Amino acid sequence: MTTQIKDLEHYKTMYDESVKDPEGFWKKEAETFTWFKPFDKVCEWDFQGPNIKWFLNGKTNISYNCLDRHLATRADQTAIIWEPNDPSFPARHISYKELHEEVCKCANGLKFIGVEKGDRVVFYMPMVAELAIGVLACARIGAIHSVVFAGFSAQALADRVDDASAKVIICSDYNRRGAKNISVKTVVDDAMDKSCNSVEKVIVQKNTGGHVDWSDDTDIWWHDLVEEQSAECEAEEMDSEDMLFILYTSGSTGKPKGVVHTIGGYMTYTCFSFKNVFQYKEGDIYWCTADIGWITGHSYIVYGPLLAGATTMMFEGVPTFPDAGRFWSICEKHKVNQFYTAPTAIRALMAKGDDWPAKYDLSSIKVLGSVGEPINEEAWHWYDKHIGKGNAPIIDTWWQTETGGIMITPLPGITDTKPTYASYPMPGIQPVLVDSDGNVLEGNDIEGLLCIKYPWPSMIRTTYGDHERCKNVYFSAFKDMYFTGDGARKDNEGRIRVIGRVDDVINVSGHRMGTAEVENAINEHPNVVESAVVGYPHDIKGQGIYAYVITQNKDLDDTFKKEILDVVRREIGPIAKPDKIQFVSGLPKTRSGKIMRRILRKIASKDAENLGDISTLLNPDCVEDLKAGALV
Ligand code: 7RM
Repeated sequence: MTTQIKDLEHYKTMYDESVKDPEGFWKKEAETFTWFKPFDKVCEWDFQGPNIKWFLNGKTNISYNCLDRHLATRADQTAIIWEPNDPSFPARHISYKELHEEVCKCANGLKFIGVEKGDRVVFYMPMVAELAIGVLACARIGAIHSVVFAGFSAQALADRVDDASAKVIICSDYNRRGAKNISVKTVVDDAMDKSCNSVEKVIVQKNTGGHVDWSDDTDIWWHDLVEEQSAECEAEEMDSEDMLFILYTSGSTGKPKGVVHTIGGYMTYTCFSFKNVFQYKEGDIYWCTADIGWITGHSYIVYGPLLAGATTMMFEGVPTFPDAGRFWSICEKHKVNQFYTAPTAIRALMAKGDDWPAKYDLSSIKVLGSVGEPINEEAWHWYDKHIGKGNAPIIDTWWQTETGGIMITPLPGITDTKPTYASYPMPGIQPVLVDSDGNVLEGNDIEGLLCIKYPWPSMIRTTYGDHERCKNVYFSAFKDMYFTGDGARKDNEGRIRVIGRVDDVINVSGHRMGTAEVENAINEHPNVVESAVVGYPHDIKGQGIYAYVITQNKDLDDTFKKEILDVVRREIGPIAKPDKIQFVSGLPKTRSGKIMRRILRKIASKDAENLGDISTLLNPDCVEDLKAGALV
């Protein structure tokens, strides 16, 4: 088992060790796993390629390390607690032994329909236990999973399936969300009608049992395929650098890119970080409220906790069903010890009043985590006072899809915490702040662009099918550094506060989105000439989506706005719908034709008095119109 940090002294010595001798440091951690054949070199890297390899020539299997390795000591311990959307339904407690069996059966089912090592399998499912079982089954046979968040549209799903040229899609019939059942299979059917030519089979998990249209050629029920399979399936011997999964994430340009993670490094880092960041102790009940469709769910619902032999909870539902006390009622019901959620959820529940958490016994909670976006001071204090009762340290964890695991965070009970500060790097992580020329800023009390100057095991290896893009986005901005896209500051004692993106990526309710993606969707409307999308501060969502739209449409009424929203819903999904749409006659452009987003951001953020120098614009006249029509 990877090392657990005991106290501040221990953290400091480990950190120093990890910088002085990174290879020695990670060798020790990696060796705590089961390797079918030991690795012969710890790390090989250059950030120019980029070419990053960890635990070279080692052979292992992450599903073996999540499951089989624990059977001798914790076969009957609960691995996953599954809490249903409807609180009157029973929760499921799946032991390590049962999970092992289910994963083996599913793995055999996948093999039966022809899934082989290296094939891509796309998941489009709600938060049902079969999702966790399915990804582990892929990992067991060496298939590469790509989970697509079930809130994405058919078009967005089809784009991802095509990019990954997936052989199989695994979905559910319906998704239970609060009082509604949302059809999932019809979205897959739509995606299949659009393209998805690589897909041979669609496996459908029966969740609600509602009606689904059926295609005998491609569709197959999960239970028909899986139930009769043998509960034994040997774990495939995988190379440390074989792909484990692809997860699509938004960038500042173009379509979402498929971030690739590989087995050995991801395994080592997610387990190590899980144990330390949450200070997980034997017998604890750990709950991360994320969806497995995002990296947080991959690393800290499924892989990290299971690798560490923890009990991890999966929640099917939403925070406000049947009422705004649901999260706290679940914490009481299952005696949750570590609770990990997003600032947007905290703010939304804070707005419902202090009475909701007050109704429940939250005394089991030892650690409170936050992830996905900067947490504002007010939400931090509310979380501390009303959920943690001043007794549970708040860990503000900064990381990204690309980093695979938590990079900067306080360690609960070990380091101090400070509102809105992610604070300290994990052992093995070497963050630096640089200026726009790439000069490293030394000392404290500084502000700059956040980079990482040394590789870590769970870092991105490539963007699927387009290595150049990976190089350009992350490794070309500054020589010999990984660039995060975030701006950050250091306080006078060296704690790091991540301020937010410095590129055209926005963060809406913790969902990462490219403004270009939303613009492309809006532009699909035949009457839209051009559009520009920016983020603006939003009380609950963190950032809201503000769209400036040029149109030939004469009727600038709500029907037209609704049509635009429908296009965005169709192209990406409801999470990308603009909160505000302002019709404009022109957009501020530089002489080279680039939209000056700085100006648009300021207008949308009620900061139109400080636009700075606009004289260099091609069309400075449009600015007064923009200001006059602003929806603020
Ligand atoms: C885990 C995740 C990554 C982006 C990242 C930041 C922002 C995430 C924090 C944060 C401030 C935090 N992956 N972000 N955590 N900003 N404080 N604790 O969210 O790929 O979806 O997003 O999210 O901008 O670059 S992600």
